[in-house]
Amino acid sequence: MTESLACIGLGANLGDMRAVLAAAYTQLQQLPGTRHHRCSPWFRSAPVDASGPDYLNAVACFDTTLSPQLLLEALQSIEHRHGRERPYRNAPRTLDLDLLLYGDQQIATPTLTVPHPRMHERAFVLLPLAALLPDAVIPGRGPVSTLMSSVAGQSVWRAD
Ligand code: A4P
Ligand code: MG
Repeated sequence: MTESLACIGLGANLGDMRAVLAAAYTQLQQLPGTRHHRCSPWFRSAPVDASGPDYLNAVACFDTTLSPQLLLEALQSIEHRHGRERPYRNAPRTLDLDLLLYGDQQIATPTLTVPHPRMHERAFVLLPLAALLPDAVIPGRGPVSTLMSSVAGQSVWRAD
């Protein structure tokens, strides 16, 4: 079966964010059909297009034989286990897991857009992604190293 490199954005700005992100990463490592997991350092960031407390964000990558749609469903199941509620758009959340990249694929279905449509303009995604995969390229957008210069004004700092 073909394996693809998947990158997941992890975010939280409610509750015990460190504990939840650590537990979510453990659960990603336990997903069937996934291996070679690694996780970026954790970053704190001011909310973007949202209100509420500062976020804790990270990016995790792994090789997987899961299809993009099955992976999305697995991510939503992990979010649900951590009490994720959706009262309104961009509401504060106990856990957000976004499928950022799936190999070099570009996907547009009613339930899934890959690359994640806003990742290229967000320092809280690009900084952890660059820490993990400095040579990453966002299909249709360009190298992460180039995109980083356009988000230099956003407040993101290492949380360790
Ligand atoms: N969906 C489509 N494509 C994807 C994808 N690549 N990954 C659909 C995940 N989901 C995808 O998502 C809504 C629907 O998007 C899903 O049903 C799925 O079918 P959601 O998780 O219910 O809602 P959301 O997280 O509010 O939406 P989204 O689009 O992920 O929000 P954003 O744009 O990612 O914004 N500021 C800081 N500092 N840090 C953050 O982490 N996060 C957001 C969320 C806003 N501001 C932030 C942060
Ligand atoms: Mg989301």
